[in-house]
Amino acid sequence: MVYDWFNRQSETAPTQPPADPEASSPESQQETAVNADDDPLEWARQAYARLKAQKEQANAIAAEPVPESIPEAESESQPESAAEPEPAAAEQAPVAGLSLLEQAAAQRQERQQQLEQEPEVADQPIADATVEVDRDEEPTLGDFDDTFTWSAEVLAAQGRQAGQVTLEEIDWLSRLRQGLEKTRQGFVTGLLENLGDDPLTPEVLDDLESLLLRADAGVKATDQVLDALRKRMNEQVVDPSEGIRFLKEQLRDLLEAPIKSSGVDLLAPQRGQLNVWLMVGVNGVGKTTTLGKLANLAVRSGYSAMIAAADTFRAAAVQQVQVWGDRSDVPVVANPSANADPAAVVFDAIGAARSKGTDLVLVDTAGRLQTKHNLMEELNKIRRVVDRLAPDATVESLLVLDASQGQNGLKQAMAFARAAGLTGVVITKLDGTARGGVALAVASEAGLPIRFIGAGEGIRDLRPFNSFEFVEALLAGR
Ligand SMILES: Nc1nc2c(ncn2[C@@H]2O[C@H](COP(=O)(O)OP(=O)(O)O)[C@@H](O)[C@H]2O)c(=O)[nH]1
Ligand SMILES: [Mg+2]
Repeated sequence: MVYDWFNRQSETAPTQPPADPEASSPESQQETAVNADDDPLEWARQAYARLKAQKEQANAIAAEPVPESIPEAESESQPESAAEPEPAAAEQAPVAGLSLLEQAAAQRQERQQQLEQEPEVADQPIADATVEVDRDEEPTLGDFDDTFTWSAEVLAAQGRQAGQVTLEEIDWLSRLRQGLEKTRQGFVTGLLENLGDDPLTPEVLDDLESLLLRADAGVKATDQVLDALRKRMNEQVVDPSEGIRFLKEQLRDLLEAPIKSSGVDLLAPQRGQLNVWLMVGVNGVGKTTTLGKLANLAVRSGYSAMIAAADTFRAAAVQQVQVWGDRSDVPVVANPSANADPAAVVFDAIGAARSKGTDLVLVDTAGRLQTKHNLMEELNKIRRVVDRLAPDATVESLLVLDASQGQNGLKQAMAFARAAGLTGVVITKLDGTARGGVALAVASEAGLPIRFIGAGEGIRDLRPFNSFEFVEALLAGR
């Protein structure tokens, strides 16, 4: 089944026996389509049953999709999930790059253990055990648990029918929610402590202000949200649930503003023409990883892709990119000689892409900070090559930002990247940081649309940005 992430639609779902909106299914499957507003749990249950049936159909023999359900205790969610290879192993042969995956899994587990040792506020049960640790490149269906129902609700709220819910989306939403865990802990717990059953008070708003600032949302975004809330509060009494609804709306509007003004809601490679996407940003923020994930996303979504290894500065960069290319069967164009000219690599890649009719060329660039000036020259040169060789191509210049560096990273990157003709931002490493609010700072301070977000080191831990889903994940539990 192909799920086109760039257009958020499934290519095969409609051809499957649909969960008939007219509810004309035979008695064996009492699929009376339920309205998600009336009965969200039943809606989620139907979506789950359907996914399960699809899965069983797909692997008629092997699929025992769900291990017995796991007790809800939050401390168990992570280690459990790390040791949960069964459904994965049953479905998919091991892939190249497994050792990288294992490393990533180990690192993640280690980090998780560190997190668990920190004093934590037990604000809600964390039922994210369904998110397996990227052993597998195919999503698997976990338990029918809190994470599933939350994900289903988020999809329902966007107008999806129970029969249209895909495993791809459920899988990503669980990852996103889990990735935002740390940011959410401070945020939601803080909010819960301050919000009783009483209407909003100025004190609650003051606390919200510090919560936003602590999550690294930046002064501008924080002021904007607070001003809107204060104004609203002066007009009428705002009870807590209305306060939350209004807050979510404000956060969404803020994130959406640059997306709206770009005129492109969802960045996708244009079919039938060459698309060139450059990854730019300082060292270590996750450019290469992002590019590897994007190559996979493109292929999964039905595009042909190619990688240009134009980080010719770091010795191991080409091998790193090659591993990512192999994982998705995406060709990598590189120049093996030391310190090759990055622009020449891009030149070769565009030539190859043209002759093969490739949809998307992903360009990895070097990001060393010390040689800012040279780097700018280098980027400009790459850009000139692209413009000259492929004047008809759609070019995106994506600034990659590490969320764990918060606003510092943003300022640094903006200074460095001003001349790079940026068209959008990718935020990486949302997992394991409490600074997820930096997305708000990106939108308000850089005025750039966020195009993708990364919440883990695995190949499926990066997806197109969706402000609704982001805000819901940020405030899940409220
Ligand atoms: N936890 C986490 N790590 C990430 C993410 N994206 C990248 N990384 C890690 O960040 C490190 C640097 O990534 P790399 O792609 O080499 O950065 P580059 O120097 O900008 O190309 C690697 O260890 C990646 O695995 C993410 O979304 N979450
Ligand atoms: Mg790199």
